[in-house]
Amino acid sequence: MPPEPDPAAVAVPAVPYAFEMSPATTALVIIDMQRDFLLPCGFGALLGNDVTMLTSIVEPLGELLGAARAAGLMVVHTREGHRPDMADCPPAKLARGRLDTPIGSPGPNGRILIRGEFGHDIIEELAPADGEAVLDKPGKGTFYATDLELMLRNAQIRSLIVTGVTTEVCVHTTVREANDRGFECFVPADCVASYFTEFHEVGLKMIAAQGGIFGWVGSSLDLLAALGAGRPVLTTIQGA
Ligand code: TIU
Repeated sequence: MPPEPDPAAVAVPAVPYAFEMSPATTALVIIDMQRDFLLPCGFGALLGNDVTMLTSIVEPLGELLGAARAAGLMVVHTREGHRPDMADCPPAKLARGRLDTPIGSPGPNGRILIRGEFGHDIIEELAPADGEAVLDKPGKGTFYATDLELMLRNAQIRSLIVTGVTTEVCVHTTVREANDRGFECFVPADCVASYFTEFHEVGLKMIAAQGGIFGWVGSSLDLLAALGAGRPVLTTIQGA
């Protein structure tokens, strides 16, 4: 049976059509905004990536986080990484890439992608507030091997605003996982990022294609307006 119409619902401009959400049943999910992916001497940079591709979203995402908090949305932060003994790191993941500095090896920010290390934690600008959930995930998706689904169902969440890094890896995997579980996902294009412009753009197109096969793509400015934290702005959605 379809859910009852919600009088508190707002419509956010999006591709392929307006995204309807209610603050009471919507969670903001911030994926893997960790030092290991964002700092110039982190894991992402050691892989040869240009981290400025990712740091560009810190400011708009910070504004969205502030508006979500003010509107009373559930906020969930995630961190990709592993136990210090790495018992939860699949050997295939560890071996992948034949890296000189694999997961678990020492780096300038501590052991790479290991829980408790400086590099594994979330950047100060987006630090979780008291009471906000922080989920440690061993995989790319946020539903795999975490208690996210149980937490969302217990809180009667129906819609997710999915943000963070990287667009085509952890964000995409999470949107796909959420979609198959019946959650409706809105992805603000200016609050997700990739080390690769092409993957970012096509990743967003893939979400909204075919009538919104995985979800909706829009802008944080329109979300801010819908949450009562800004004025409606006509925007062009890059890559959608
Ligand atoms: N968080 C996330 O996307 N993890 C990755 O490993 N992403 C890459 O793009 N490498």
